[in-house]
Amino acid sequence: RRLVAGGRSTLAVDERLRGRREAATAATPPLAPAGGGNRVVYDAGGAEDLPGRRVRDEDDPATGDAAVDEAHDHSGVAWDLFAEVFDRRSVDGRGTPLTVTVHYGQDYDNAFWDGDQLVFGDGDGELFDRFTKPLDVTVHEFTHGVTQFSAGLTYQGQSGALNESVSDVFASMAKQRALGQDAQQADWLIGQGLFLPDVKATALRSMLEPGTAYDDPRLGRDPQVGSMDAYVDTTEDNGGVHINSGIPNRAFALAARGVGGNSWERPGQVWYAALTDGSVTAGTDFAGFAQATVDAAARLFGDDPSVADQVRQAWQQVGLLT
Ligand code: ASN
Ligand code: ZN
Repeated sequence: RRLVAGGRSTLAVDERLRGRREAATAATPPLAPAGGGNRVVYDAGGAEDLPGRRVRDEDDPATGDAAVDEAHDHSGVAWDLFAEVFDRRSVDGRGTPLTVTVHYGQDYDNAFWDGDQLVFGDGDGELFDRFTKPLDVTVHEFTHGVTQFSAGLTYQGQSGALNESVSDVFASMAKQRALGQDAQQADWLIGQGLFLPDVKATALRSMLEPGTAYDDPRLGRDPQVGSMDAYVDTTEDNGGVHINSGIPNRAFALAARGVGGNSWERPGQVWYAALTDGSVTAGTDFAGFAQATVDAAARLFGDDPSVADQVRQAWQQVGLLT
């Protein structure tokens, strides 16, 4: 029930299905154009059988079911971010159709990528609203697909926290791009609007100020950390992947603010390159990822050393790359 940091039931599902992760796939020529996508939304009708009943194809009009239509719209935002900004079609870069299931389970307080598709619960209606509601939650889950088909970061320990962070990084970029906000204007919150109004929570996570997103007697306090000296060693949640992801999350927010401009431009290109160019692999740890982003920044923006410099300084502020 307390699924904000990765819940028990979902983690069980997750671990079973994430075992089916495929090896990292090299970039191949696109099969589908940008700006369109190939989304297919299914309705699980409150059951937990996937994918459920097919209810909305890419070119179909809105259905009137909020979860179906939000899932369609927000997965389109994810599709377009990767296609238009990073020249990547769908999760695999080859335009593979995207399967999205809504109305999964009863009072289900989570959303996830199961290794093959996106899945969204309706929330319990007391603490959590629909998981389709915030666009960044959908982009977060979509990005788990992208990571699976690129770096393949193992969902355990530091590589798992990086997998989580990468999902937040691209989710935040998508939100900022949709709102037309640069790195300074952005609130850096993930999952704003997911909690119902009387919950003492602004969001699921804060990338800029990890640990400050919520504090409610029913939820507890946001457990995220934002620096290596607070790194949490635990066996829960695959080694604290949703807690320690605050460290690389904050590094990205600081890097983007240091570089300036839009997060999805230069900082986004740096993180995307590191994720997809082979320099980050399944077992990469925080230090390895940090170095990969500094190297990518130097390579991509050789004419402006301040980019790599800001990226390095951001990692130093969270206690990496001494
Ligand atoms: N919503 C969670 C996530 O994508 C699902 C999980 O892993 N427990 O990280
Ligand atoms: Zn995640």
